[in-house]
Amino acid sequence: MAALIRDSSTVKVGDGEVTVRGWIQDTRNLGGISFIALRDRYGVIQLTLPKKKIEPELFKTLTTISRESVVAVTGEVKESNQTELGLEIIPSAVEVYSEASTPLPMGVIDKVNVEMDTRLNNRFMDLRKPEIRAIFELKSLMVRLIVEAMEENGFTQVYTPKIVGSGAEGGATLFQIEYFGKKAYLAQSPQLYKQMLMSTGLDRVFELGPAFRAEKSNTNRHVTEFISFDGEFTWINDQEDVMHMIETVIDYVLKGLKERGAKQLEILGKEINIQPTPYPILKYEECLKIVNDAGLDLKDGDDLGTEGEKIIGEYMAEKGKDLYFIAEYPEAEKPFYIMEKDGTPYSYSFDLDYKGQEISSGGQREHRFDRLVARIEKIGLNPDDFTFYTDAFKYGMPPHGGWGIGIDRLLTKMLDLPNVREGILFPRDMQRLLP
Ligand code: AMO
Repeated sequence: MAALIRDSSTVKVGDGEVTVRGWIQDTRNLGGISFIALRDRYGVIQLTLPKKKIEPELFKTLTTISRESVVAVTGEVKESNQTELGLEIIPSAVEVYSEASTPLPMGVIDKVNVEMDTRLNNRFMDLRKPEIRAIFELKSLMVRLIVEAMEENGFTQVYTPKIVGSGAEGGATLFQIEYFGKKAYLAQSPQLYKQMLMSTGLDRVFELGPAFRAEKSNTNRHVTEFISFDGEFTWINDQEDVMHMIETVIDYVLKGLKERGAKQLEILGKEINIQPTPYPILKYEECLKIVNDAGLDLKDGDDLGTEGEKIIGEYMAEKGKDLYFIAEYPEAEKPFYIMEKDGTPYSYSFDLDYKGQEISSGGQREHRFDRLVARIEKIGLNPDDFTFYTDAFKYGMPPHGGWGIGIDRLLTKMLDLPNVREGILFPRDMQRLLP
């Protein structure tokens, strides 16, 4: 019978003979006796080999096989007070499925610091560490919680195209591709499509899907492919309705992770801080003053920038707040689909920042056809290139708003990981296309 190591409830003393399968993590040869740590997803079990009691061929195979080889070992389960599981296995047979080459490109249990590049180049090996896998188990749980929260609030999950005919978030970060003799692009966001749906009666939608940005900046928070969690809904009164919806969802996700991800959080040695809702809302103008008081020299209309965001992060941390909105950015800084705040140079837009880093943008959209076309023109784009989108505004479009959250950033901020790449299995950036 094959058994997973899992815990002592799966393989127990009294089971008699069992077969366990996994990776040879470590071998200690002490002359008359050898110990092998066999690892699977759930943990490590000890194989104990008293030389005199083990058939010589079997002893040789097991004690000389390279680390990280994959084997099935059959043997008797014995009680042991020397191991964490309280048991050990005395092998009677082995089947070698796959022998690992030596030397290993990096260790799994060695306590040496391996560069992130080496780890990412050998991600298959890196992911053998429970604390690395825990990050992705939490990410999987995060997505499940997002879906639960959105369904609870009446949203429908949708899928919009990732091969598109025009960009939504500015030309600078568009990836162009060849599409049967025509120019096409990889979608930077589902923005235009989720808005078009607002004219249909599918009036609360969300999407979890890849977004592509030709980011030329090599930072710890930018990648060229990330997972965007977008929400869009109608009949809003103002952008505060959108902010409240986001915080409802994030609050559900944080609480769910704390509760249902407790095991993984313990492996990582992390705790999740649940900040009570509502999250504070700072106005852009207020933030400008805070960052300039802290020594920056930004003019009204300037982007707060990474440095500015960091300063606001520190300012809010002193007030015990990790999560806060920065609202009403200058309209000139924001894309054409955002609604202007008439009579001011600002707009009904916001970012949600988490520990000094933007994790989401959103706002109220311009739903009035003429105003939308005027904004497209004002930004220097040709409205004729966007009729596929603006047509949906021509025949009855309700007021609406929404947001996009980069879930890789949300995860890395939540777990205080130093780089967004830590939260992506196989990250893509300017330098990295493989693995
Ligand atoms: P924005 O361009 O601000 O807004 O993107 C939304 C969120 O996506 C994440 N993000 C990234 N994550 C990793 N690497 C990148 N290069 C990267 N670029 C963006 C961030 C960011 O806050 N359509 C709007 C959203 C909306 O208004 O609904 C949009 O895409 O977490």
